[in-house]
Amino acid sequence: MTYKLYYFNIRGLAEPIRYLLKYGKIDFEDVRVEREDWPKLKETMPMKQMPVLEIDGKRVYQSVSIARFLGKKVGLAGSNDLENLEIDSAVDTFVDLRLKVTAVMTTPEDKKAEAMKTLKEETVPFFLSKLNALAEENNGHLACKKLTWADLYFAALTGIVKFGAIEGEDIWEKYPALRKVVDNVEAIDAIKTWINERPVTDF
Ligand code: GSH
Repeated sequence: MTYKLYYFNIRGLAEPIRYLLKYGKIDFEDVRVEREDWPKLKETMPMKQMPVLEIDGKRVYQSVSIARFLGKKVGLAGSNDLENLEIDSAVDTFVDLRLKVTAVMTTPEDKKAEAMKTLKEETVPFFLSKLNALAEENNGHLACKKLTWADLYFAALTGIVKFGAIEGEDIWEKYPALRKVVDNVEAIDAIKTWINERPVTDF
C-alpha cells in the first residue's frame, strides 16, 4: 500500500496520523501544502479540507476516522467492542475540547477576551480534569489500561491543550496523569525519532 498525507506545514490535525504511521513503521509521503497552493488543491479534496490521506490513490478524510483506521492497522485498537468504545469515548471527549478551543481562536476580536476567559477558567479545567481522571484510572493511558491510538491522538495534539493554559502556567502541573500519557507516547522510539526529525513549526 502507498500512503500520501496532505496537510499544511504544521503539526495540527495531521500530527496524530503522522504519529500512527511512524509508530507502525509505515512509509508515507508527508506532503506539506503551502498556503498559496491551497485554493487550487482544495478543489480536489473530498471535503475541501485536510488532512487527507491518499491510500493507493484513494483519498480518505476526517482525522479521527483515519486515526481509528491506522490504530487498528498498527495494533493500537482495543481487543473487543467495549474496549473500542472506551477508546472512542476518550477521543471524542478530547475532540469536544479541541472544537471549543478552535471556536475561541476564530471568535471575533471584540468577543475574544471574554471567550478566552471562559475557555481558560472553565472549559479547559473541566475537560482536562475529566481526562486526567481517566488517565489516573488507566495508569497513564486514556483507555483500557494500555497504550492505544487514543494516547497517540492526545499526545500529538498537546498544542491545543497548551493554548488553553493560563499565560505562563505549566498545564501539566495540574494534570500529572495526562503528563504521563504524553511521556509514555514520547518515550516510544519511533515517536522520539520523529519528534527530533520533524519540521519545527509553531503548532
Ligand atoms: N473534521 C475534520 C478533520 O478532523 O479532519 C476537520 C478538518 C479541518 O478543519 N481542516 C482544516 C482545513 O482544511 C485545517 S485544521 N482548513 C482549510 C480550509 O477549510 O480551507
